[in-house]
Formats: sequence, structure tokens, C-alpha cells
Amino acid sequence: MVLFNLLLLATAAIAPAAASVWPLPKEQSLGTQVAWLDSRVKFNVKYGPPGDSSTYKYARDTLTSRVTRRKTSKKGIAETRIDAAIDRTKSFLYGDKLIPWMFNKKGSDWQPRYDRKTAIKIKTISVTQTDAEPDNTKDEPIDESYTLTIKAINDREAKVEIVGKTSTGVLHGLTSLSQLFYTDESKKNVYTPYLPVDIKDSPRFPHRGINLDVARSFYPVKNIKSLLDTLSWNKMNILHIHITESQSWPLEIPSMPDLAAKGAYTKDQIYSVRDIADIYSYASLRGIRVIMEIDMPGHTASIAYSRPELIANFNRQPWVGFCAQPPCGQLKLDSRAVDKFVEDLYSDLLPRLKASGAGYFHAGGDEYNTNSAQFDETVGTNASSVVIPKLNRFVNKVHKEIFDAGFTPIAWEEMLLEFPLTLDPRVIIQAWIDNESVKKVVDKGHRVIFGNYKNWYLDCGFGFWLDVTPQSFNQLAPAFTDYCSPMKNWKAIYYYDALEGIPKDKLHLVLGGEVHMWSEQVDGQILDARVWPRASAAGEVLWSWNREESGEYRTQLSVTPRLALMRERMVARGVQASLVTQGWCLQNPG
Ligand code: CP6
Repeated sequence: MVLFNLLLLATAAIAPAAASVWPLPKEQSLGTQVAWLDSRVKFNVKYGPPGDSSTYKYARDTLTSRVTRRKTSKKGIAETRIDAAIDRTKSFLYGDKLIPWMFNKKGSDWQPRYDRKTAIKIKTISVTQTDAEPDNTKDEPIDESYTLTIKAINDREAKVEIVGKTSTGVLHGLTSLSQLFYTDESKKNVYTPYLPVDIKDSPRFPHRGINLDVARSFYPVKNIKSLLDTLSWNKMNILHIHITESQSWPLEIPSMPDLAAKGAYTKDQIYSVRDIADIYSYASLRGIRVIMEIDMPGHTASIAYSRPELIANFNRQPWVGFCAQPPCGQLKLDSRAVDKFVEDLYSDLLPRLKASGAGYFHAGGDEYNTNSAQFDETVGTNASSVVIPKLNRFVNKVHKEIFDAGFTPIAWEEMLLEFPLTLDPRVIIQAWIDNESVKKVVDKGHRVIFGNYKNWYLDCGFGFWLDVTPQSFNQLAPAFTDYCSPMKNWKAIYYYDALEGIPKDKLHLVLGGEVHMWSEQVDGQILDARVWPRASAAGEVLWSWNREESGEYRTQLSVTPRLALMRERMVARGVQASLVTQGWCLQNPG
């Protein structure tokens, strides 16, 4: 044992390294040597053109002191993002935010010990953006690729190099960097066991998101910010915020103050104009786009608290057969008052979102109930020959207003597939039912976002209104275990393959996917444990390339130790993530 330890110190190498970057990079080669992060490591930053900023460097910069940056004229968005990301990276590299290496052996006697005489130290981290920053508000994917290397320059010193074309690429590189380091037993020293590191990475899909329902339950802004942080560590780049529902309207619209005043649960459970701007800019600094959804014409009962005349079949009892959940209530389809309401709403809201840098807006369109349409006097029947043309008019008018405000609209799949309506081909469709839906959407030539309820719904909202009795339990059991069980673990998310049956020439229409956090039975108190690490599994499906595409094959067993490590890392950074597996399994792999 002594001999082995000596050997260890002499070569500064430790046992085979399990890869630790989550999600798995497209290409990575990791060594087994140790390199220590010098406590006075220096970040050399080169920002992208244009401007003279490319010459700026951090003059004096250590792990424990804040960035001192030479004064420039106003910082651009790319510089602001990179600077903020470097600050975050530093905070993650402090000992108390890091995890110990935990594979293969019990205890910590196998860990490398810091030895001043033989240690290889990392003294510089250079961070470079090579290209001009793209317009993040446009409806097109941006280049998120990056390279990350850690190389010895002699037998005492190593250096880190991160290169991205865009600030988003640079951010991803910094995210990966922070995942390559551990603490030793002293909890003071910071090391990577992977020297030399060579990573070339880019995502499989441009759209990697979560849909958070903040209207069944209200989430304080601090929960949303924490979610944004954790999304960014998983290289997830979309927060779809389902902000209004039949149950509540928690969104302030200054020109229509009664909407939230009467539609929110309480006066403290309202997102103000400032909250929304704050959320969008917090997300942008982390490379995340926020997509707000105002669901309509279904799921709108809460509008009736301020404008009863706009809503059909409000709070009908019993509700079964007239809406997906109580309370029932849908916008009237062929009403000038409703048209005016949407115009007023959008003309208040959309320009503000545009100013916050948004490019997409979700128009809703799920679960429209034609039985309720019988009780909408502007429709008066559930006959499709009447309902479809009226729905078509309403939805296309709504989409046109969204286009006119400079956004690309997103709509739930029912609008295209169930009724079906004739939609502008630029409308992006969000599928949620099954793989058939995804295939049908691309067959119709629309772009699609996937995330079916059986695999990618994180909630257990189904049946929150049901009275489960000994008699009904067996009947309901399949639904509870299939979709709804809280035991649906990350593997159900990981093995989901939405591309089944999609022809190669249609693959470009698949933008990516979202996991869904419907909030019938979830609020901010337990959000972390419901979302993480299951959303991380989705994050890897969306980021990492599969066997056909890259020759890399990820089995669930090979993934378990990496996901477990990612979970520990999220916990170390303050997220109350659920457990992946026990320490014993990590220490006895295979
Ligand atoms: N709320 C809204 C929901 C659901 C949808 N939309 C939902 C439907 C079925 C299941 C789970 C959730 N709770 N607005 C569907 C898109 Cl199984």
C-alpha cells in the first residue's frame, strides 16, 4: 500500500478516470494525470470582434479575488455574458462547491496528495470567443460549439484553453471546465484527474428545454432563477414558462391590472413587469432563452375572474367531459370582445418581451374541448364543421399578431393534428402525446419540439382530483405506474427516442425537446427534487450524440456513475436533487 502510494505520487496518476462532464461531449479524450489548480490562476480573456475589446485581459485575477477588468466603453452582451460566466466558474471552483472523487475505493486514501515538489499546476485559463456575436433573438440556431483543452506545457505547469465561436459556446466550455475538477481530502486543494484533456463539443439539438407551469402553483422568482442556474449546468438552453392557466393568472399586465388582481391566487403571487424582465436577463446571462406561453383558447378559466363575458362554460359542474381539469372555461371563439382582449394583451406584453431579447412566443392551443364549445354562444355546437373554421380563424389571428410583433409562434400539437387547422408553415409545433405526433408534424412540414407525456412529463398531476378507492385502484394502477408514478425514474427519460420513424430528410425539422413540469402537485418547496436529476437525463439526450451519429453508445449502466456524479455536483451547488444511486454502487462499479 505504501509502495502503491509512493508510485502514485511519483507519477501523479490515479486509477482510470470515469468521464465527468455532463452531458457527454461529442468528442472527448481524457488522460489520467493529476493537475492542480493554482490558487492564483489567471483568466486571459479575448472577446469576439468587433471592437477593440479583443485586447482586454484580466490584469490581476485570482480565484479568491474578484475580476478586475480594464475600463472599457459599454460592455456588449457577449462580454457581459462571458464575464458573468467566469465569475460563476470561479465560484464553482472553490473547495466547498466541489465534490470529492468517489469512484472505485472506499475512504479517501487513494486520492492524490498535494506535493509542492512534483505537482503540476494550472496557472492560466485562456478563454476566447473567435466570431462576432450572433443575434440571439432570431429564429435560427446559433453556433454553440466549443473546444476545451488542458495541456502540460512542462513538467511543472499546465494550461487551460477554451475556445468558442459565440459567447454561448464559451459559456458551455466554462461549464464543462467546472465539471472536471474535484477537491482532495483537505477540501482546500482543487485538482483534475484527467490531464491531458481534449474536448470538442457541440449539441445534437438546438432546443433543449423544460416547460414549467407556474400557474397551477406559483413559483417565487428565486426558484425560477435557481432552475435557470441548474439548467445552464446541464447545457439546457430553453425555459418555457407556462405562465397562465385555468387555475390562476399570475402575470401583471399593466394596462389590464384586473387580470392579475382578480386572477392570481394572492397579491403576492404575481409576476411583475420587473420580475419578467429580471427572469429574461438572468436567463440570457446563462445562455438560456425564455419562451413565455399564454395558453389559449383552452386553459383560460382564470380570465373569467376579471372578464366573465369572454369565457364560455366557466366552472361547469360536473366538469368531466367538458375540460381536462377543473375549472372549465375557454375563450369564446368568435367574439369581437375576445379579439380585442388578445390585441390589448399582446400589445402590452409582446413589445416588452421583445425588448428583453425574446424571439419565440408560445400561443398555447392544448386540450381545446369541443363539448365546451356547445356552451360558447359564438359557436353553439360541437360539430367540427362549425368549430374547426372558427378555431382556425381565431388561432391564425393570434399567430399573425405574434408574427407581427417579431416573434415565431409555437403551438401545441392539437392545433395542427387534432382538428386540424391550416397553420402558417413557420409555426413551430410542440408535440406531447407520442412519437406518432412528432412524425405527423414533420410530415406536414412544420418544425417540432418533442417531449411525450409517458416519458418526459416530470409531474404526477394525473388524477389529482380523483378519489382513489380500493375498488378504483386496480383500474387506475396502469395510469399511475405508466405515466404518473413518482417512481418513473431517469431511465424512462433517458431511453426515450422521439426520432423513431422520422425520415432522414425530415430530421432537420426536429428542433429538440422539453421535459414538462406541470404543477398540480408541485411547488417551489419540492421543485428541485422533482426536476433534478431527471431533467439532466433529458439534457443529455438532447445534447449528446447517439451511436448512429457519432459511434458513441450510451447505455444506462455506463451513464449511472456519471449522472450520480452530476447529482452530487448539483447538490454541492445547493440544489436539492433526488438521489441516483448509493455510494456502494459507485464504489463497486460493474
Ligand atoms: N396542463 C396543460 C396539463 C396537461 C397539458 N396541458 C397535461 C395533460 C395530460 C397529462 C399531463 C399533463 N396538465 N395545460 C397537456 C399539454 Cl397526462
